[in-house]
Amino acid sequence: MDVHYVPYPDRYEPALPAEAAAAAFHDVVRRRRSVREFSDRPVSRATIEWLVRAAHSAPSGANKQPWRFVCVQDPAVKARIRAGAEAEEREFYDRRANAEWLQDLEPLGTDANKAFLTTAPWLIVVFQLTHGDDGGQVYYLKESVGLACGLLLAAAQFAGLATLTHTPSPMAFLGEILGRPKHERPFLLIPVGWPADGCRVPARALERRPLDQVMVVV
Ligand code: IYR
Repeated sequence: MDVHYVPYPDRYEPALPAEAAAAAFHDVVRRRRSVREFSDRPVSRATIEWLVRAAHSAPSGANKQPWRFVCVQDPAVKARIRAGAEAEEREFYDRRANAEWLQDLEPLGTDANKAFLTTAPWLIVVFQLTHGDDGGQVYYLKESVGLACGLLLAAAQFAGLATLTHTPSPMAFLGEILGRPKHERPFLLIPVGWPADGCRVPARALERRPLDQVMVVV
């Protein structure tokens, strides 16, 4: 064996057999919903750190870890982000989106008003690094950062917390407000918190296409 390899340390072994463990995980993640009505109930910084650790455990091209998670709790910064996002969203709903896109969004009832950006206790702004902090190359950037975000959402769900994957577009204003360097490009904005009392979610989003339409076994 190659000298760069070590015996697999600390491998996770579930108490349940694999099939039952996979079903139990599915039972957690299948109940995740994109939440747009957040409570202002606080979430501890330590909790957010665990979520970021989970995201940061993701695999990445050549283990370059090409991500930054900017976790915003400062109300003034959240307000600036909300103003920036709502400006882009007004442009989107009034001009940029075509008819099919607007029709697809109709069941979600979304509009340019993004109150959750100031209500949610945390906004995790995920940046993709187009180069390493040392200037070096990165690989499979979108795949890597996407995997990290998926783990972050799953970790929040596992903790009982609500998330939204918000993508105001274009997102350049996030780098400006947060004072990020040029090699960090905004990827996804994830509000994290507790659902508001009486929080509602889109009825349509509860539906999943049957497994045989999305899974092919050969
Ligand atoms: N970014 C806009 C529009 C939007 C687009 C898609 I695709 C969605 O799934 C939901 C919303 C907004 O956040 O309102």
